This record gives sequence, C-alpha cells and structure tokens, in this order.
Amino acid sequence: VEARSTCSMEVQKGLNDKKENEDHAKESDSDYVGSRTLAFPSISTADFQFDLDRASDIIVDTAADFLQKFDDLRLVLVDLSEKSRILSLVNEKAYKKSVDGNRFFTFVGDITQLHTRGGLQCSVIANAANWRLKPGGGGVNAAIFNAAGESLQHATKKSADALRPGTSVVVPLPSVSPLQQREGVTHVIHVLGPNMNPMRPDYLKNDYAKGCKILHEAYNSLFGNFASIAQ
Ligand code: AR6
Repeated sequence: VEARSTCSMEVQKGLNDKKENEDHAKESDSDYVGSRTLAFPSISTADFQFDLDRASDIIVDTAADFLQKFDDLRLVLVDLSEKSRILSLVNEKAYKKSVDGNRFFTFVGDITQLHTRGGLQCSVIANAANWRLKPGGGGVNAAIFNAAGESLQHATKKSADALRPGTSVVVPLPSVSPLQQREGVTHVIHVLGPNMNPMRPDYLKNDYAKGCKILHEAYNSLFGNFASIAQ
C-alpha cells in the first residue's frame, strides 16, 4: 500500500519514481522471480503513434485480467525515461483500479539492460516488432535486435516470417546471445501492434474502434504466450 501511495504522488508530478525502481529491483533480482516475470514496452505508442490515453486503459485492463488468471506471474511495463507519459498514465490507472503493485508495476530503464543496469531479473522480454520481423527500424525493435546479436535474427526466422497486427510469436533466445549471457533473457516475444502512422504499413487511418480491438488482441496474445512459457 505504501509503495503505491508514493507512486501516486509521483504520478501527480508527472514523473516516475526512482526509489520505486530501486525497491522493485531489490525484491526482484532472483532467478526464480525472474523466470516468472515478463518485461514489455508500450506497444504502438511511439513510432506507431497510437493514442496514449487509450493505450494505457488497454494495458491496465489486460494486465489486471491476466493477474487474476495467473497468481504466480508478474508483468513489468518498461520505458526509457522518468518523464514517460505512458508510464505515468498506467501508474495512475493501475492505482485507481487497485491492481496489485507487486505483480504489475512500471520500470524506468532500457529493456535490453534490465539486469545489469536496473538490477531487475526478467527472463522474458517483449518487442514492439514490425510485420516482417526485421531488425533495425529504430525504437525498441532496433535496441533488442542489436543487443541480442545475430542469433536472434536466425532464431526469429525459424519461428515465423511475418506477423499480423494483434498477434505475437515466442522466440527462444539461443544461449550464445549476449542478451541471454549478460541479462538472463531466455525468450523474446515479438508483438505487432496497430499502426496509426501514415508512413508505416497497415495504417488504420485513425480508426480507433479497430485500433483498440487490435491493441487488446496484441496484449492478450503477448500475455497468453508468456503464460505458456512460464507454466
Ligand atoms: N527500452 C525500453 N523501452 C523502449 C526502448 C528501450 N530500449 N526503446 C524504445 N522504448 P516503438 P511502436 C519504448 O517506437 O510504436 C519500430 O521501428 C518507447 O519509448 O519502439 O510499436 C518497429 O520496427 C515506447 O514507449 O514501437 C516498428 O516498425 C515503446 O518502447 C515500429 O517501430 C514502443 O515504441 C513499432 O512502433
């Protein structure tokens, strides 16, 4: 309860709390907890330009449903900056909905350096991918493919060659990957979210009825795939 109230004060200032980060890191840096934890970025809200308010509702709703179904698993929403608007919105809404703050929380850091820089162990990380599952392109996709090295590209090709919006695919990370060796990541789940950027494929032309449905499906697919690995 205490941790949450600190968090809501920070939300009012529009910032995400450094101390919260450290508290979660202390509690979380064990192999067992790590193997039950999914770290994920906010799908579609940067390059794909999806509305942050709608996205935050969907993240909190799908995460809360997931926690009810699986009582031993944890979800961590990650973003790079303490000023992240999506993290603030999600904190605020999760608090209002009384979602268990030990099993769903936000974390400020680079998703490819959670263990070494953040002290947080997460065996499974999600990627906001493109439909071809190609490296590069900027954002978290480029960061994950760069950090994981070539073996992630090969492993991804073995698992799938394309994704439809609203779906995800699990890729077991080869043990030679620096992301596994340094950070303890064993699986990457690529997720393709809805796109509201006219310069990218499958542009939804601001159709948020469709967009919200697809974002819901994307998170349900991601969390479902995570549960099937962790079980
Ligand atoms: N660690 C944690 N979060 C990050 C990192 C990182 N290293 N880098 C970015 N974010 P985006 P999208 C956050 O644009 O909107 C790609 O080019 C970022 O602040 O990566 O789904 C793909 O190839 C934001 O909150 O994904 C696709 O074509 C979140 O990650 C397209 O962009 C998602 O931002 C997908 O666009």
